[in-house]
Amino acid sequence: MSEANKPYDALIIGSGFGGLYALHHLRDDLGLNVRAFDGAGGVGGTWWYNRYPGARVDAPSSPFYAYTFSQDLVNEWEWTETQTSQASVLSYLEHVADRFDLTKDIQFNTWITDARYDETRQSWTIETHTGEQFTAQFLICATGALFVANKPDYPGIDDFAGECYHTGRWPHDKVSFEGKRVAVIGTGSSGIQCIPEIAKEAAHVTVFQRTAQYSLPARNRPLAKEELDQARADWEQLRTSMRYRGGWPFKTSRRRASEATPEERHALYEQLWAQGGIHLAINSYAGVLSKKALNDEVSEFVRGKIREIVKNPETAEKLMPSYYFGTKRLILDNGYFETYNRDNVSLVDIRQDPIQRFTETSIHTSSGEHPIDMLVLATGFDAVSGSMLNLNPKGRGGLSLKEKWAQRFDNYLGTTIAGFPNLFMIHGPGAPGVFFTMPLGGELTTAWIGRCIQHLRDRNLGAVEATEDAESLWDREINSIAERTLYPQTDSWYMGANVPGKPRQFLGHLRGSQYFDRLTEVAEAGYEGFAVEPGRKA
Ligand code: NA7
Repeated sequence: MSEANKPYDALIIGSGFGGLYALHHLRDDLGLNVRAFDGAGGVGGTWWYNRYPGARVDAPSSPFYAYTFSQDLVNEWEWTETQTSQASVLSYLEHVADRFDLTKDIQFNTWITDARYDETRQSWTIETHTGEQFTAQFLICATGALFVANKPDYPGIDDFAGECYHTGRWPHDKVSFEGKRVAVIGTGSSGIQCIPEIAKEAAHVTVFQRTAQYSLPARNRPLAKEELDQARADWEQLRTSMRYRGGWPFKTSRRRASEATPEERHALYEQLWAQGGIHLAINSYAGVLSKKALNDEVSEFVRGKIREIVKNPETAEKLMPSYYFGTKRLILDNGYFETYNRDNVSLVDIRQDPIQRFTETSIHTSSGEHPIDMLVLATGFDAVSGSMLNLNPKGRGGLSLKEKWAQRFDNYLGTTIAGFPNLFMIHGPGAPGVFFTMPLGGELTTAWIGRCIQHLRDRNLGAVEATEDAESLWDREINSIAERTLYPQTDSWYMGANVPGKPRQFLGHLRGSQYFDRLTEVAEAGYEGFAVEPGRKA
């Protein structure tokens, strides 16, 4: 029997952290017949694509940005730095794929061009770019929160004749910057991570900045053997802590800002900055991301740090962020602001001096021409919803996801969509996704999906589908959490505001621990908010 004609229980799209674990859990723990697909030539998902120089996890990560389900895996993998590099995460995922014998069930270099639900057979059929078809009762979309590249459409950009790379689609062969004049557009995590690295080699780097950012020192350092051993010894407890502490392994602060004097608060900010900037957000005072006055104080502290680091006052002023601290993705850097003290780096604030057009050899802004040899687009992604829309599954009655999500990314629990029975998303809009440690979040979500599948199979049920009422209530539930914070007040990719024309909507669940409790409650209430159908074959 060809692979395409085999009867599958579940098909998985994607082999990043989410897809790999889904394959392992559904196949090895639940005994399902599963096949996975990936357009890339190997496992890794976002870590397969984002190979730009300086790429690292944007959180203090090792050994926590990793799977938690296997103590043996934890014991055998040697993390070496506190802020894990892309190469290290990718090697780890390759190791996981080998160790759990996952690769044999993944079809690489395979793009899924169509996915359709058949109401009569209660199953999904997907088609690949080579025309092969596969059918299964369940479709698991582990398509990635940061997959579809966001590319600017400046006049003439396609006329640029030099090398051009998007950070999210970085070539596998080494890119040489030597002797080149490089333009970098974008100062999110990717831009801020790669600019210092490119500047070490290039003749000149010109950064085109649309929004100045609060970037914090990562303080990356080698991970001591004792730290890793301790984490291994305490792993079960750490895993539980992460589950109940919003994905973090350490306790976050409940300190009250009102109980400290401004001088005491400033002293604490200094201490946390020295420790690693991320602690300013999670370990300073409760409410940094919800109380304006406190947020203003932390914002001003970071602006002060930028003024201290950047020697040229004019450049420093251009680098002053003005949105609420932490309401865009927090960035951890390794010498970003220091890079502007180099002679070969210059900054263009494109709000003051807009890009007008490209030529074969240059970028024209209002103030003049910038001749360049290479263009690096660090312009981010159509985040969270983009990869699902790219897949554009067709649900009940042939309704496409593009039609369903034209105005709003309606979903239930961030994993299911009314009108799309038996389809599950890992890290979809409405899930904690990027607001939680993603590998663990994926494991917990997959465990819930597996439990739901088992529930159906034990009862000979053919289909499960979120109701529209449940979607509306869910929308209100997650937005009421977001509205208690400052996040919705900033134009960010969390709000869909980075992609022209994208509906404005908060794209996540901010309380990961509460979210996973909700998943359990829903399951224990007999899959509240879902309609089920008896299996037609039963
Ligand atoms: P981000 O965080 O979306 O950053 C993209 C950057 O590109 C950001 O500075 C954007 O400015 C800028 N941008 C986007 N479109 C344009 C155009 N048209 N012109 C000029 N500048 C533009 O993506 P990253 O890849 O850095 O990071 C994504 C996540 O990956 C990150 O949060 C980590 O979780 C890992 P803006 O701020 O929108 O004004």
